[in-house]
This record gives sequence, C-alpha cells and structure tokens, in this order.
Amino acid sequence: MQLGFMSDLSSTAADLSTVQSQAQSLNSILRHNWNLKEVNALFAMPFSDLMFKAQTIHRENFNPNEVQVSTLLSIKTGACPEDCKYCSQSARNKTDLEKESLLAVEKVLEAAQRAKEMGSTRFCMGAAWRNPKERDMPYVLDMVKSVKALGMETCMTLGMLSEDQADQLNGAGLDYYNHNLDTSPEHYNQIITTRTFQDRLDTLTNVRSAGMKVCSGGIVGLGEKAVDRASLLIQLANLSPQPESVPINMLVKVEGTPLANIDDLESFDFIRCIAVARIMMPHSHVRLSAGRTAMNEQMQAMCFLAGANSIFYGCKLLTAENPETNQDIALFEKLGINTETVVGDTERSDNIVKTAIADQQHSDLFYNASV
Ligand code: SAM
Ligand code: DTB
Ligand code: SF4
Repeated sequence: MQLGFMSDLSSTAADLSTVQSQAQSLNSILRHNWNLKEVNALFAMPFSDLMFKAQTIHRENFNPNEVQVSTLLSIKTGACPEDCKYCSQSARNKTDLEKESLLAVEKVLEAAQRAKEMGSTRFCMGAAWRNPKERDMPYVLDMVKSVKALGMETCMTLGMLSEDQADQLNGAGLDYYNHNLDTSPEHYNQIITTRTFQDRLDTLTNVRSAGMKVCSGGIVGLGEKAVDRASLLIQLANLSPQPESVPINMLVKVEGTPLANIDDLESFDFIRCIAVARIMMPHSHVRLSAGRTAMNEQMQAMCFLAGANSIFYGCKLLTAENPETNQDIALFEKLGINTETVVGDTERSDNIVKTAIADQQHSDLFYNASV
C-alpha cells in the first residue's frame, strides 16, 4: 500500500516535471508570426507580470547573471550623406562634431587591443557611410582580419551592403554585421528619407545569406507612438532566423539635430520595450545600447531584469558618451553580474598584433576615405 502510494507520488512528480518542461518550451518557443494585437497586449501587461514573464524566459535561455560586453569604435566619423534625424554624423545636421577620415588599421588595432585588455569580447567598428565604396573595402577587410587575430569577435556597421560586399566581409571573418531597422515602418519616413525601410531589410538579407550573424535593433524615444515600438519589435522578431543580437537604443539627444529637444521617453516604457523584446526573441542577446549615461543604476538593473544581456562597454559609443568603465565594473559588482567570455589563443593573437602594428608603422594614420 505504502509502495503503491510512493509510486503514485513518483509518477505525479514525473508528470509535473513533463508539464513544467512543456510549459518552459512553450514559453521560449521561437515564433516568426507575431501580430500587433498580441504584442500590444504584452506591452499592456501589468509591469510586474511583464517583468516576471520576461525574466522567466530569460532564465530558460541564458545565465541571468552574465552580460556580453562589446566595445565600439568610430572608424570614420561625420560628413554622412544620409539624413537620419537623430544622428550627430549626418552632414545635414549642424552639430559640433569633428569629422575624420577612415582610420588606419594600426589605430583600429590599438583600440581593439585596449578594449580586449578592458575585458571586452567583441569589437564593433562603425562608419558614417550610406554604404562602403569599393575603394574602402580592402581597408575594412584588413581591419576585420587584424581584430579577429586578437581573438575578439568582430562586428561592423558600415551602412547598406551589396551581396558581394557582404560575401567579402564574411570571407574576411566578420562575425556580426549591425544594421538597425531603427523604427517602425509606419514611423520610418519621419526619421529618414534617404534610404527606405526595404533597403534595410535587403541589407539584412545580404548579411544573412553571406553567413554572418545579424545584429539589428532600433532606437526608442524618437517621438514614436507606443504602437510603433510594438511594430518595430514585430519586424525584428518575424525575421527568420531572428537577429542574434538586438540593440535597443534610447535616443541620445544631440544639439543641432532635429530631435534635440524631443520629450524624454518614460523610463518604464523603455524597460517594457526590453522585456517585450526578450519575450519575442528568447534566444537573442538583447543589448541595452545607447543612452545609458541618462539612466541611473537602478534603471539599468531593471533592464537586466527585463532580459537585457549585452551592453556597450567603454567610455565612448561612436560619437556620444557612454558610462566610464569603472562605473560599469562597479555596477556589475553590485549586481553580481559576470561578463561573457570568448575563448581565444592569446599568444598567437599577441604575435599577430605585434606583426600587424610593425607592418603598419610607416603608413599614414588616416587615408582619404569616401563619404
Ligand atoms: N552609418 C551606418 C548606418 O547608419 O547604418 C552605421 C552607423 S549608425 C551610427 C548605427 C546606428 O546607431 C543607427 O542605425 C542608430 O540606430 C544608432 N544611433 C545613431 N545615432 C544615435 C543616437 N543619437 N541615439 C541613439 N542611437 C543612435
Ligand atoms: C547600435 O545599435 N548602437 C550603436 C551601434 N549599434 C553602432 C551606435 C550608437 C550610437 C549612439 C550615438 C553616437 O555615438 O553617435
Ligand atoms: Fe548617422 Fe548612419 Fe544615418 Fe549616417 S547613415 S546619418 S552615420 S545613422
């Protein structure tokens, strides 16, 4: 009788664990057919319920106490022909920015080495281009190969890419290509008119077909409506496969841009956006991206709770300020967060970097890059 009771109990426990694991896989299921009604409903959930759902999904897929850290470098700054209304680098915006030609590979490598020493695992190189010109390609390919040789993951964001350019970057070993959708298709024309939303999707297709990982997200706080944030996330989540990395940028308001004086986005709306991105893209790294200097530690902690598990690390983004590294280290310590590691061959990397720097010793620091 007792045995029977025990065996009933153990079969109940087995059933429970099956139900739990089914519930778990249902929670984390990857879907590419999200619709506005259900995403609006996620945004409308009571805050605590939304955070609980996002954190549950986060824990099913990631170590909740690990954050991936990437460092950014602007390899070509300003004088961009595009008209992105948020951007310090658009030639149409009258900002104080000093423009710079494409950096020499040696300079890029030095910055990557510093980033690596700081504990960054991915080095992201950004250029203020509509798209790279053919004459730029040998330089950027060289940058990819050299940074990769350090044992770091590489990422670039150079604007639109043709199929051939995407293949070349993939051939050089580029791991990730960042190209953001920026905002919803419905709000898009308020923000950029010099390239279409479809152009952006086409670049993402070229990146994916070439075999690279996709980093794509957007900006919030551009004066969009709540429904635009839902619509942007639908565009991202319904990509198949979903982007491996999803940067959610809070607008950095830059003097001289048309959005310099726009109203701040309510903090909870930003956190909700991270949580909904986590729920819709359970396997992606969601990056708490630009705008952290305007957030206090508590807000950033809420973003990690909502499922953000990547940040830009280092005191500068492309042109804007980012928190100082010692502030980030202190925050991670307070929260018990560790950084994700990438295993590489350090000795080999050190030799390659020394040779590459020696090779470059006599080259100019800048060359006359395309705008
Ligand atoms: N020129 C390339 C392009 O636009 O594709 C690459 C560099 S661009 C600066 C990369 C992304 O940074 C933009 O798509 C946008 O999402 C983000 N970004 C630029 N300026 C920003 C700002 N002021 N605040 C927040 N995000 C910004
Ligand atoms: C992304 O989504 N955010 C980064 C990166 N991709 C290239 C850029 C943020 C730029 C912030 C404003 C600036 O530094 O000029
Ligand atoms: Fe800025 Fe990139 Fe737009 Fe140029 S294309 S204005 S760099 S966001």
